[in-house]
Amino acid sequence: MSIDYAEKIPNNVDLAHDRTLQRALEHWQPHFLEWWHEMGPSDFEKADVYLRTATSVDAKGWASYGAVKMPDYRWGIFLADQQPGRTIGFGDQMGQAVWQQVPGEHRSTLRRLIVTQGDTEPASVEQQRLLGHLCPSLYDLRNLFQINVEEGRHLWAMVYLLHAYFGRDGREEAEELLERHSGDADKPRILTTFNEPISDWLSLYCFTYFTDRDGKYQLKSLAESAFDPLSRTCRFMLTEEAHHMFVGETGIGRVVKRTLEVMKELGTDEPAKIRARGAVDLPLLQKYLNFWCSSSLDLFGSEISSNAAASFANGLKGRPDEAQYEDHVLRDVTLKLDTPEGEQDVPMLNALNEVMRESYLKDCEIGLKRWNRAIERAGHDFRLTLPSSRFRRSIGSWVGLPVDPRGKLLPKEEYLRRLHEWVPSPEDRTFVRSLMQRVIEPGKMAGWIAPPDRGINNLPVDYEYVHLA
Ligand code: BYC
Repeated sequence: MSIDYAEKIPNNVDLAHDRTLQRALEHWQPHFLEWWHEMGPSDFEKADVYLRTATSVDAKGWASYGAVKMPDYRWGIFLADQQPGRTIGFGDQMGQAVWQQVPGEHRSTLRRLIVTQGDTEPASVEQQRLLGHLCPSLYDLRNLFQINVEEGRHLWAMVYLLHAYFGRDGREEAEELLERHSGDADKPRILTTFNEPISDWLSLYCFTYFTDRDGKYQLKSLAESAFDPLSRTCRFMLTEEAHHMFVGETGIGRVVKRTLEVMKELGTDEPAKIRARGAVDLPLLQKYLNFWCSSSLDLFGSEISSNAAASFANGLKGRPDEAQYEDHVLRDVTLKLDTPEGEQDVPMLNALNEVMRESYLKDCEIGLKRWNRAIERAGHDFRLTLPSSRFRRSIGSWVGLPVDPRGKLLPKEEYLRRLHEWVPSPEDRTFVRSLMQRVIEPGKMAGWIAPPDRGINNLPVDYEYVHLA
């Protein structure tokens, strides 16, 4: 079904034929806009931003580009097309028809999964609210706003499911998604990473590299769900998500490139001299990678999880790209897990969070290989690495243990004394903050980051991607 833009809420779910649902969502819409006004990008409501807007759910040519004021962005409800005859691809009901409605016995678990997913979307917009003031270029500013409006749309995606399939509880949850706020002492966002401040662009690139990649993995596993409307929603969200990770990967790549240029100019790799020249030394970048990677690793939940086992067995949440596996039931398999108490044989169903975390870490390596190649080509020995999945954990069996980024257990005092060798110290953050001087002349870049290889949608890098009012 094509997207109907004549409607107050653009959609491809034939909203006009369900008056009750349409009214309920039209009632929620002004609350969303109020939230955007108060918690979305501050002070840029009048700017014209070169944004893409979804025009169909086809993977090819699905968006059109043009100058839009963000509050006028057409947030809507877009589900990937239904696959006729789709059956459940994993768990104890494997092979049965997928569900078009929520089975009563899975209602609260599905609602929890959808609310948790939905909560991250506005949370990220809140975290990034002030970044526009410190942008390194108009190109980057536009990318930030593109991500922000799409995270807003992902909130719509989850709110649609809550309204359409969960009755009054769903409507209440949809309201609460606008009432919790990132970092709020009384009503924080649900998952830890989404309460961390993002007050500089280095953090933004790390967040979009690591945390949006968790989004990719979680959305892929929900796209396998037996609850078909959830699967279809997540499939289209993944199309939008790719750009967010692109911003992270190229953003960090451009920081590395610029640092290497400065190292060459100065003929040194001494951090103090690189900093004095206004660039990010590689050990400092490593600390930011350690911080955001370890925080994002928590987003997979505990290594041993009865929630994960039940969600899989019941067909609610699969593994990313479930079809690549041979065994889709996993009743007779175990996995050896390293725990602080030693190696343990755990039923595979209970270890699925860890399985997903491991494949996520492999995916995270791809960018590192690329950045390290650039460092190697420039003739330096330094290599960026990912921290061990035991480092700085707030969830699961390694929670709170004094483990270094290589995974080695240390005496507590040594760990505390050395922590800022591995994650940014207050001084590191102050320095990075000092680099964040806003650059808004078309084509110009801040001194700590190289220009991108190309612009957006075949436009030149010096195109005026944001016209500030
Ligand atoms: N922080 O058995 P456990 C994205 C809770 S990112 C706080 O260990 P489970 C995006 C857990 O809720 C993707 N609490 O784990 C990216 C549970 O609480 P209850 C977001 C946590 O349930 C960038 C308890 O601990 N999507 O889209 O197997 C920008 C025990 O749970 C955390 C999803 O997460 C944590 N880190 O798995 C914008 C998908 N971890 O229920 C967007 C939906 C666990 O006992 N969510 N807990 O009170 C899920 O699939 C699961 O809820 C989780 C946790 C994977 C998060």
